[in-house]
Amino acid sequence: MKTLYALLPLVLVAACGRAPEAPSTVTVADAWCRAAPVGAMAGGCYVTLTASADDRLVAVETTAADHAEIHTMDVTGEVMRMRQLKDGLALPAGDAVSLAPGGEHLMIIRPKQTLAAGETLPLTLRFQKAPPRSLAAPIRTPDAAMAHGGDHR
Ligand SMILES: [Cu+2]
Repeated sequence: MKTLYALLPLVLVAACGRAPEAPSTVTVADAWCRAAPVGAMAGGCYVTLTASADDRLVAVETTAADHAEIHTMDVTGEVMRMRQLKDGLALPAGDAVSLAPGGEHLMIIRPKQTLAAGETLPLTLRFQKAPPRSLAAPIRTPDAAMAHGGDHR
């Protein structure tokens, strides 16, 4: 009898594991948000995303701000401007897509919390195919080497 009970969980796992198709997933790595002074109207968060199948980052949500957007940087002459990616960001299968200072980023609009180094900011990333991913991104002051990448003012 003991043996039967011990085997039961294994049988259930085997049965549930036979899904018709493996859903696509997105691996989320190196998430962080840039520390900002008290009263800052916006902040930037960065992350590296790797999709198992062609996918798209379509939205970002946070309970810690009025809302959040997916942005990119355009350089016009010597002026760097931010632009919202209304259709989101393509995630080709197997490619590590890095959102980093100076390029694509997640824009946190009107934060409700101070973006203080050492704290975390909750983010939910929504994809076209893969299930949404929620994470707590650590807030930190960028390294000197990354500091000239782009400011959010
Ligand atoms: Cu931005």
